[in-house]
Amino acid sequence: VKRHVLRTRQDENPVLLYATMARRATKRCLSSSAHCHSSTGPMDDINRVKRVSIEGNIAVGKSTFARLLQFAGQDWEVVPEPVGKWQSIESGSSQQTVGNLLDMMYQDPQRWSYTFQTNSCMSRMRTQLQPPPARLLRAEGVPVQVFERSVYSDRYIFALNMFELGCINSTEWAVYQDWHSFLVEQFGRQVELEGIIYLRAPPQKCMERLERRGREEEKGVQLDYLEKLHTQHESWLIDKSTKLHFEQLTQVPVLVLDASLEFEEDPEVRAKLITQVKDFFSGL
Ligand code: UDP
Ligand code: D5M
Ligand code: MG
Repeated sequence: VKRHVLRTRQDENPVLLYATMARRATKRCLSSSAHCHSSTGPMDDINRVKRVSIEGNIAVGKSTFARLLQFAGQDWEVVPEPVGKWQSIESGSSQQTVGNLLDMMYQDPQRWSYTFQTNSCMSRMRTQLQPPPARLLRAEGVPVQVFERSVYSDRYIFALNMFELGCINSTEWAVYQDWHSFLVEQFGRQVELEGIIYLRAPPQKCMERLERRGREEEKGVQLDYLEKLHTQHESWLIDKSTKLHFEQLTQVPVLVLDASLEFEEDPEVRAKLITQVKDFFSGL
């Protein structure tokens, strides 16, 4: 089945980081009361920041859209997917590149999918635990951290898909789900999302964009793999038929955007999509 589908530092403790964040915010409030007029304390500043992920199929245009969002809103911070890190895994001690895990996963999914999931999920955890930058804490409007994908798409799109394709076996899937649930529950509110933007397009459109982008590791990706991933997105975000394990996630509002439109080049399309995002953010 798998061959048919796929041919082929932030080292600090994030909990402490949060505490540091709160201390810094306190200092700022003490030294500049002007920035704190609308809240009663530093944790209120942090809690005002909304967290939203951009979800969607491979090459649907998430990174492109994220860049456009960054230009469109001063009060938004966009955090791209760390794909570069997966392409060059560094040795812990020498920091030399020891392997391209993205390539290894596509070349031999049965051998490397589980390893890939551990790495991608850890990097997404780190990303989602990043404290918002100071300028967002001072924002007058609705400050938003926007992540390209999330620990939730890691599990409910990719890991689940790999399990269904037989690239992750039942033991690996059980182990994955155990530590994923444990981590998400332990970090609690810190990794919760307030909203999801789903960039939706037919798999054929994603295939065209994937080919246009020409990422070396993805040369063997077939249309039926994108179709399978599309179905996973639809089950999770549209049909709501994916079994989720976190109560809060079932309540998160989803903005569905038609990404089959050429938003990269067409300013009118772009403006329409950005307006939809602005309205969505104001309602969070
Ligand atoms: N792209 C496009 N038209 C669009 C949006 C994106 O041609 O309206 C192209 C983009 O230039 C890139 C490819 O689609 O070559 C994939 O986009 P991106 O890397 O943003 O996709 P992601 O994998 O992050 O979803
Ligand atoms: O996603 C970047 C690339 O990484 C793309 O080839 C899909 C792959 N990817 C991302 N997350 C995962 C997980 N969790 N498992 C397997 N493959 C993954 P792009 O959509 O191009 O931004
Ligand atoms: Mg991307």
